[in-house]
Amino acid sequence: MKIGLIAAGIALLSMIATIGYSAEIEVKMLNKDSAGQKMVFEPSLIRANVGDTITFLPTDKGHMAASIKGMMADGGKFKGKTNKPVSYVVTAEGLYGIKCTPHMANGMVAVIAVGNTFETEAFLEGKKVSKKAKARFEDILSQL
Ligand SMILES: [Cu+2]
Repeated sequence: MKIGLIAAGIALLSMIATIGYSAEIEVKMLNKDSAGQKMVFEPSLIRANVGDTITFLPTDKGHMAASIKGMMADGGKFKGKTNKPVSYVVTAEGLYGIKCTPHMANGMVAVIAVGNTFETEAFLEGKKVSKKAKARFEDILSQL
């Protein structure tokens, strides 16, 4: 009886290990962060693993989150509504560019980094982004 229970326990544990855990990561959308930066995602560099869910929260009013075309490692896309939370599940390793469309010109962008090796130079190459967004992207990528 006891051995049966232990065997069942081991089977259950190995099942859990196989499935693995997917994390839920929350990102705030703010008018101003603790460092005084205006129109920001916090964090603006989001470290994640394949299968994780990233949720952008409308902590301050007037923001939304959307994928940037040509900047999604898994080729996916999403577009949230202003003042509503929106979630995205990352399905491939690499970099993902995220924007708040109304504040893109103010540099309101974020990067989701999945995995350990990134091609940071190719990420911005040939992409049309505002001056402030480019500066913030460069700042974020320099932290990788
Ligand atoms: Cu915004």
